Amino acid sequence: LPRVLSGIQPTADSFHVGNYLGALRQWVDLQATHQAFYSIVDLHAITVEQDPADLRRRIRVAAAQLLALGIDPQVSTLFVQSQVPAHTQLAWVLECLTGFGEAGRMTQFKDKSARGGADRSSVGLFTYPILQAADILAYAADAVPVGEDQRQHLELTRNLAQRFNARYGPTLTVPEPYILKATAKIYDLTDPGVKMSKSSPGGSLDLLADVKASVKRIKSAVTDNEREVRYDEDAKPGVSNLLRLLSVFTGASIPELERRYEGRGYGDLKGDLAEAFAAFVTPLQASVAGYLADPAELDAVLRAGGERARATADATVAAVYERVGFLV
Ligand code: AQP
Repeated sequence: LPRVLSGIQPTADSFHVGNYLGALRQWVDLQATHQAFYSIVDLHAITVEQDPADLRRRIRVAAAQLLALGIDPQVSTLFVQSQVPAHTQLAWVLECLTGFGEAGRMTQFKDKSARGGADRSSVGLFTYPILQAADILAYAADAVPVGEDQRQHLELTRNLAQRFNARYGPTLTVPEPYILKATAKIYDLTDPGVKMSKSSPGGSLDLLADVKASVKRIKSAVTDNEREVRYDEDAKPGVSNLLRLLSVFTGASIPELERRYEGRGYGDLKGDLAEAFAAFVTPLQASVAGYLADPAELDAVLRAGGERARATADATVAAVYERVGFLV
């Protein structure tokens, strides 16, 4: 079977629908056709300041959400990044192959460091895309299901794999991005010009948020001054975003939805989305609570996944170290 690897940061108390539509839905689907490695990337989470107790709780909440969404730990390898030392071991080798200017061109670093002031950003935030490359290359992943915001990091990963192979001989698998165009970028409900993000909480739609509060957020989502429910990303970004969400939660295609709302207003569209979202998250939240009720079992599942992940990733590090010229 071809392999996939993807990761998600435990940096908030809930995943949002951007994470779900951009990545996690694909994670679940790909289990049927791929050998899947899915990681809660806690090492990435400390590139910005984290409270230890929050981080520990959020790792478990992340695991519970992944299980509740349908990641099957018997089928896929579900693990916590910090429990697999191979990621940082491989990252160092890749850092030594990365140009300083090349790393400096990563737009996510520019965005995130601009928020807090570049001088106050950690070196870890700067090198994080290289650690991410190691996450992927350690498992010889053929494909990486992610949202559009990760495309540039994926390109860096491909470049580093090719560079390593050219310098030391064929060793690393060059991965392909797996980005589904229709849901690759979900936008903020209060500002449909920017992507929905964990760090702009006012306009995100969170899977574990109080359902009534989410319904309120949907009903006050920013649209436009027209009345027509029509998909047009450039002219009607807010309405198009709502249509994208409703399409996923109801299974109806966008043209079908456009027909359904002909002659009806945005209020109907929002009301139906609120209802569909509530129907999706209500059982999900109950399932997450069930997993969180037994943290020891949750930790055991993750430890077992970590063991399987280590077996694969350690083999890559051994091959890489041998190629580089280390004594093995
Ligand atoms: N708005 C989005 N639309 C589609 N996909 C998205 N992803 C994130 N936001 C959107 C995808 O979710 C996966 C996990 O992302 P991550 O853990 O790297 O989270 P992130 O990008 O740090 O999440 P945020 O919410 O964007 O947080 P901050 O505020 O830290 O920037 C990835 O596959 C990502 O593409």
